[in-house]
Amino acid sequence: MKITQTRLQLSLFLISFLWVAFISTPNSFAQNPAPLVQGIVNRRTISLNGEWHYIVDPHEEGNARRYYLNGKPYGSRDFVEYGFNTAPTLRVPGDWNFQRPELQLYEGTVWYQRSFDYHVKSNTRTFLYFGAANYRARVWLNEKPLCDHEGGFTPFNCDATAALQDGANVVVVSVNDTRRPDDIPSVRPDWYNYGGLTRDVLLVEMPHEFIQQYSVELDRGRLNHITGWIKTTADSPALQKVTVRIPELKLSTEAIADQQGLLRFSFDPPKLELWSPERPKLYRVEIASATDQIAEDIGFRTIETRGTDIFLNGKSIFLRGIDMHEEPVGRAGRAHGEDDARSLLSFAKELGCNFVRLAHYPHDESMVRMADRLGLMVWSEIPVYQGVDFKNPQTLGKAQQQLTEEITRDRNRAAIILWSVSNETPKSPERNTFLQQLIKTARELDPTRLITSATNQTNSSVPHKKVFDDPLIADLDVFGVNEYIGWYEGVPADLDITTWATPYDKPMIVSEFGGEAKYGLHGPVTRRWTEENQEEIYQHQIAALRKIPFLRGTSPWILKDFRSPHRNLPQLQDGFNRKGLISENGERKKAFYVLQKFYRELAAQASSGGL
Ligand code: GCB
Repeated sequence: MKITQTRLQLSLFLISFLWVAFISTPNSFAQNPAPLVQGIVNRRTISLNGEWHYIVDPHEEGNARRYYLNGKPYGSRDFVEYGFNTAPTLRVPGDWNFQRPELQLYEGTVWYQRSFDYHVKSNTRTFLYFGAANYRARVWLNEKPLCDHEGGFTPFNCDATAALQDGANVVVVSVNDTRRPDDIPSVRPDWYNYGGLTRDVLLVEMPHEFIQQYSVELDRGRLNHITGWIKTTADSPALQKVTVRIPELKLSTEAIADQQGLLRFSFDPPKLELWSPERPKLYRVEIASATDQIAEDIGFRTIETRGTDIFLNGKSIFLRGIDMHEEPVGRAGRAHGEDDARSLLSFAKELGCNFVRLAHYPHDESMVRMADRLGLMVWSEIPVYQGVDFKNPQTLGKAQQQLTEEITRDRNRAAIILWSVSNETPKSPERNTFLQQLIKTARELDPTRLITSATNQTNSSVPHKKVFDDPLIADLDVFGVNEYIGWYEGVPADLDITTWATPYDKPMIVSEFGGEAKYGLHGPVTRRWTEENQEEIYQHQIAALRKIPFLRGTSPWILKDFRSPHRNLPQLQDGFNRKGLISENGERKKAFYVLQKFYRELAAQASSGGL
């Protein structure tokens, strides 16, 4: 017994010794990213976008050779066999794949480095912010490890205050986009794995005690009761005094701390113009504490379901949508920034949409902010996409983290009405438990928006009868259904005789349908890959959709042809999934006009009091 105890003590000592040794090496990461600062676009920031030096590291040498020390090969220091300062550069934000031909198909680690001058300010906390780094990132500032992050489509910020120097500074980031089966997404997404620092990199200057997160919205189901909460970094009650103002409504109030340390407030505006696709009204909301202030443009709307109906601001709506990936028109690579957002969403407007499904991961923040301004309702999704390791608790942790970062970033965007927790996941008890946990997290973080998922699990035991009975639907507010009758399944005419049923009394969105066509390729309607064949699929789909009583929205797959390593038919696909209604260069295919006609008709009915 005594011996066992001594052994135990010895092992504990060893473990602590090894742990201390581990965390005190320069490459160890004691910190995860700091809690996310909200409303970055309205903060004082210094852009670190631009040219960054890079080193490609296919053999993962960089850690052992300590690239993060930014060594000088010709200096007096240790012998080094790398050098950033004479290395070529990549533009940030941007994926590496389409900036250098030799990196087009590269998946692995790339090290980024840039230097910048900074003037250290008193009473300021400075964060290094990354809009997204796909997929794993490790950040060093002036040779000190700052933080690491996993997940390719959500932002993170590291507290850089202690590591920043007055004058010259050097930041080194290693980004790795190797696909792994226990990641989110898993290994076979039907989209291009763009690696790198794909969104903005900024320094964000905050006062020492600051307003970290806030939520301002209409209470569920009430059209004139604004409620909200604020979280500050301050502990003392004096610093926690926060006022909230909406000048245009002549409203001002003080937020009061509750037991969880959240500052809560509410308003009953006498006359509030609600946000809607027809009039996407945004109000300037100002939040101020003794040390910090932030102003945001926020829209107010409610979103609810009853039976098979969806209600926006208490009125029944039909979602006229389109799916989109985050790829720009007329340029290779990942989309980012306002111009790309405006260009993509303008096509949705031209189609007559009031809704977009941003597939299959959170898009750049500028996209949802643009949707707020243009009046497009949004389905926002995390990449829990086919092939996920549902039995793995760590994989669940990754999905939870991405969901939390997505909701934290976007919770004040009126445009977002739906959080989607997954796309096309096969039925199993483990899948159900996994997704139920995500749904629970989403509801806890955001009790007002609707929860959805795109399912493709049907009971099709009777020919031409689709029964949507996936047990997951029980936990959702709205269910999405992906179906490809006329493309992967049967012929377009099958749609004319297909019937649709569900045991659930919930609204359904057909969240994907379509078929591929190469822009400019014409021929008989029966010939695959022609514009006429895609047009035919859309015509039969639309006729079929009109007959589904519990259908409350459609978002076909997809706005634009997009790159996918799965699509290797020469001369037709050439590496692109061709289900777009427009080509990668923005040329409209025939089916574009079929959908446009349908949506114009629905819009006219809606404005005359129908749908
Ligand atoms: C789907 C997926 C989507 C694919 C699409 C297709 O069901 O959700 O990511 O790209 O089908 O084209 O096969």
